[in-house]
Amino acid sequence: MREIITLHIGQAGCQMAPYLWDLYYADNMINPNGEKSSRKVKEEEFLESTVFFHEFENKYVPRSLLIDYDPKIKSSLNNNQFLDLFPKDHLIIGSASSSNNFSRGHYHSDNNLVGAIKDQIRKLTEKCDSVQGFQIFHSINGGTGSGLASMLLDESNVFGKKNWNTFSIIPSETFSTTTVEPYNSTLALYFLDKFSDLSFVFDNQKLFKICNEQLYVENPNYDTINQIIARAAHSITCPYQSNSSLNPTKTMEELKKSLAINQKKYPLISFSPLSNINPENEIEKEIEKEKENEKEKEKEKGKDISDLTNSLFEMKNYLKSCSLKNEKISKMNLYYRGNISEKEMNTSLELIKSMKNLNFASDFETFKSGLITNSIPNISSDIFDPFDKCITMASNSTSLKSTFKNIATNFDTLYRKRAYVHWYVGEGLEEGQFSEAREVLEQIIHGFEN
Ligand SMILES: Nc1nc2c(ncn2[C@@H]2O[C@H](COP(=O)(O)OP(=O)(O)OP(=O)(O)O)[C@@H](O)[C@H]2O)c(=O)[nH]1
Ligand SMILES: [Mg+2]
Repeated sequence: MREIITLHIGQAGCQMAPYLWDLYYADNMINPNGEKSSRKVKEEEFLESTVFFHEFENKYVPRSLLIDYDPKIKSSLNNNQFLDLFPKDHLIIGSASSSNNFSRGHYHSDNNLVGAIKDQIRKLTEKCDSVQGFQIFHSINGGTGSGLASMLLDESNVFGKKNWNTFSIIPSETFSTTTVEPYNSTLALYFLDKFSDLSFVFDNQKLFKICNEQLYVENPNYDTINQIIARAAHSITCPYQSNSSLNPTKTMEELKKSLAINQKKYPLISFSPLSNINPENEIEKEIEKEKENEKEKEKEKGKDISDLTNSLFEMKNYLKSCSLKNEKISKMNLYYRGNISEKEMNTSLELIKSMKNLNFASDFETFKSGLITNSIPNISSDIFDPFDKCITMASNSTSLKSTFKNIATNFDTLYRKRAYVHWYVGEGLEEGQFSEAREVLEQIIHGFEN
């Protein structure tokens, strides 16, 4: 078995966990109490649950750690009884946050706590037959998610040569929660660039926009946007546990090969459907109802799948604000899930190939597409109107160049004045690391040029 260990780090990382694990639980027919359901997984079977779960006291528990230096995380996770699913030692919590300081998260003063984190990772690794890799969920904008995740990546060889993928919240274009975000993210990108195999990136501003304008969620919060991230991350990672012969990326290594190109390893994710019926608009509701009826009729002709496919290429469905227009696409994976036939998947792929406005790079080889026909898990807290099929696209293109340029510009504005640098140096960072990280960011930007 090729197991995967998932690390949720810092507030964002830990808060992204509940919904993601709900989806993994549902896929594996594990009840919320950790027991296997007597219901069988239908259609093409999933593998034994051991990719993401291991047995502990006769229950299936996540092969995963929740780590935050801030004790407040416990109360925010306690709200949904999610914590009960994790054995006590899978939860490693400190006594104070890293105060939005990468350096504090990276060079943490409590050696016992840092030792406990590494120890637990090692123990989880030892419980595996043959661990293939780690996936980190975090934000690189604060202190712990950026600093601690970077430290673990830096020392990743201690855990053997494995794949490391990250699902990372990175700075949004015009919205931030702290002035020093450009420092934290640039310093963290230095380590992602060196040690991660793939980093899927999201920005909160875009996710909130989707909640407001497409899903019509009233007062969206982190919990809401985390559900979108979880859906996308689930689609891309659940093939690791699928037996389906129609599955392009069964391992982390295969996923890496299918999406990364040297330093260009920041895939953009697009997800469809991301459209609910606007509850405030009765007329629209009626129109939507009509549309639904139409859709039912058109389903057999494959129109439904065309709608889903088309919307994947609309900017509004990207989980990071950017555009694919005029950008060169080098790699593209498509994950089909739910009530979709192989024929419909092929129709959708043909449609993509015929899209005139897509610009494929000269080294573009082929699409990787996968289909899992098991029904989509329905989760009670879902913000989505019910859907029985979805498509997730992960693409490697030049489109994220402007995102990284934006981080660089904001970094330069601060660093020119050496603003706040003493905070970082005071916690153990050498000043030279700022310019080294900035150089690496420049290389990342260059990497997007072709
Ligand atoms: N998507 C998402 N973003 C979050 C969440 N919580 C915080 N953030 C964002 O993450 C960034 C701050 O990172 P946090 O994860 O809160 O920080 P941390 O890693 O806990 O680090 P410290 O609090 O400094 O110790 C900001 O950009 C927040 O907007 C969450 O649950 N989901
Ligand atoms: Mg925090």
